Amino acid sequence: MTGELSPIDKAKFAAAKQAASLVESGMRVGLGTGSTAAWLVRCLGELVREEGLRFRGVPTSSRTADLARDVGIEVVSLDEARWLDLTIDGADEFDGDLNLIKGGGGALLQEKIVATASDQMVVIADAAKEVERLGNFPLPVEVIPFGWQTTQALIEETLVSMDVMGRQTTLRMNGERPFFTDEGNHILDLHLGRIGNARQLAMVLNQIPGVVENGLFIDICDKVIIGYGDGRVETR
Ligand code: ABF
Repeated sequence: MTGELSPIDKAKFAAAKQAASLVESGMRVGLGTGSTAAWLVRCLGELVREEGLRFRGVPTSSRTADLARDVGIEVVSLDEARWLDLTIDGADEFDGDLNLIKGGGGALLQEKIVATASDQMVVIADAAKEVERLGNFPLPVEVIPFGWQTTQALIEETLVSMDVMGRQTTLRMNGERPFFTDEGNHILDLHLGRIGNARQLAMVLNQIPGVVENGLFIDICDKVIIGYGDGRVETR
């Protein structure tokens, strides 16, 4: 499954493999999105095919759903599962309090719904994702397409009164066209540099009409499994 991996993929694989061992037969498990989560899904597929692991997976994107089915995982919707034992997902940044920026892969809405509906949320990440303060990675905010430029202006106005360094916002593109999420929304990326009060920013952004959800995951993650290029893992 792994062949010859680059150090970064080795790190992602190591974290994913460790996290896969948390899944037990009978569980309902949220399956994240992104390249690290894709390693997790492949590892779980191997356990299903070769070790007889039986669990139901709730994917957080159409991409993850396709991959999970391909590797032999039983896929169900969140409405079928209702509540999950565990969600395992990647992240773009995590800090010392295990608060996160997610959504670089464009799936933050389903990811947040699924993670919040779980007894436990575990993040898998390579060591480069650890930061002292969130905000260097552009913060994704999912907005409905109707009036998105007005929503963008309202967000920029709001940022002026917040403890952030940068205020530039950009519409995420897919080539020449705006990017669409699985829910048919757009993503605005907020180039903030440093977020002083992430909890407050997360709440304020969600008050703006047109904003569906933001990529700050505050008090949602229970554990981070960090993978290193030499194959070591560390848990926070
Ligand atoms: C998802 O994938 C996202 O929330 C996050 O944006 C991204 C991380 O991707 P990768 O694992 O490819 O770095 O978990």
